Amino acid sequence: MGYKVVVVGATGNVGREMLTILAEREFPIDEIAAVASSRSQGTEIEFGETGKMLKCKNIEHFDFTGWDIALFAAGSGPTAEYAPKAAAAGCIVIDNSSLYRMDPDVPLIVPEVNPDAIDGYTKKNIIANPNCSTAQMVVALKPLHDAATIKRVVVATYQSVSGAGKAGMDELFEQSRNIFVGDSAEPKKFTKQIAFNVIPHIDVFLDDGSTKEEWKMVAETKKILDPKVKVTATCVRVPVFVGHSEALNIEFEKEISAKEAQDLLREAPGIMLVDKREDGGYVTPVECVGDYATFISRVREDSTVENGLNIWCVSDNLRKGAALNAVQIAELLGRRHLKKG
Ligand code: 11C
Repeated sequence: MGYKVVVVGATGNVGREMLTILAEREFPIDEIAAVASSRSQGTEIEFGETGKMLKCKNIEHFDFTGWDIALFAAGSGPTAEYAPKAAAAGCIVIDNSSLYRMDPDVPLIVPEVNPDAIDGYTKKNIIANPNCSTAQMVVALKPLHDAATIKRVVVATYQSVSGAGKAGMDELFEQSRNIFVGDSAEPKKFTKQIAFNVIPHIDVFLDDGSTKEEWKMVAETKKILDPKVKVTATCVRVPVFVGHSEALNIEFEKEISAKEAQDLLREAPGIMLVDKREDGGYVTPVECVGDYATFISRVREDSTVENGLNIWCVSDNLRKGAALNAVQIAELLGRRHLKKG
């Protein structure tokens, strides 16, 4: 016997990926529903590569009663309206928006890092999925923190346009094409030209001069990994379609060599170490697309601080950064609490 699963926001980048990954990982499903805004009602979406076509239902009329799990990839506005309704109807919500992440009554889960925290879901019947740039970073940090206790992380991100949805991907494609044929490349979704450029700005600005994306990396890492870990971030949009990259500088309480770190990372769940210290012996975003792993390369000691390491971390932001992590949470929920399948 399997679960009755709803995907809300099924026509977006992350919603489609959720359907693909549920099918790919053979999540035990008795019934699946694709739900979206009224605009997408009736749109047909394939359930992974199963050949099964799902007709999108209108969220405004959808009754969550009797459904076990709802994976929400709908953005904060619709989530604020419909997630509490789903939760109140007894359907456990796994939400990819930022709405509930810092709510003390909602667990924020990366299964490789803080699986035990999921037990707190019963307070609201809601579990939050972290921001994509946080998810891959905490997967990389966890084994190193367990071994040598991280004091501080300085991270610079190189984030793909798919983090900004389909409109972001369309803008990169159109601007690149327009520039080649001598047309203008007016920004619409982004604040500056993204093709052949980089933009040091993701999400809104805060009073202290940082951006909300940078704040999320700080606050979410503390909630998921350890409130004592200090993080400072600079988040940058780059002209890459899928795959976020991060350059991490990490300071530890205890001594840890690059070799020890490589050995730990090689064995850690969710991580693929590719670190050959030669031309091409590292992973770039185009190579991580469609994969589940968080790839780590360029592990080296930083002799400018006591107990310092530098690493390079790359992952598919639509997968580990969003849809895969949500499906892994559903799997964890099944193993620990719902017990079907
Ligand atoms: C980006 N990280 O790359 C963002 C997208 O809080 O879930 C995900 C935003 C979030 O633009």
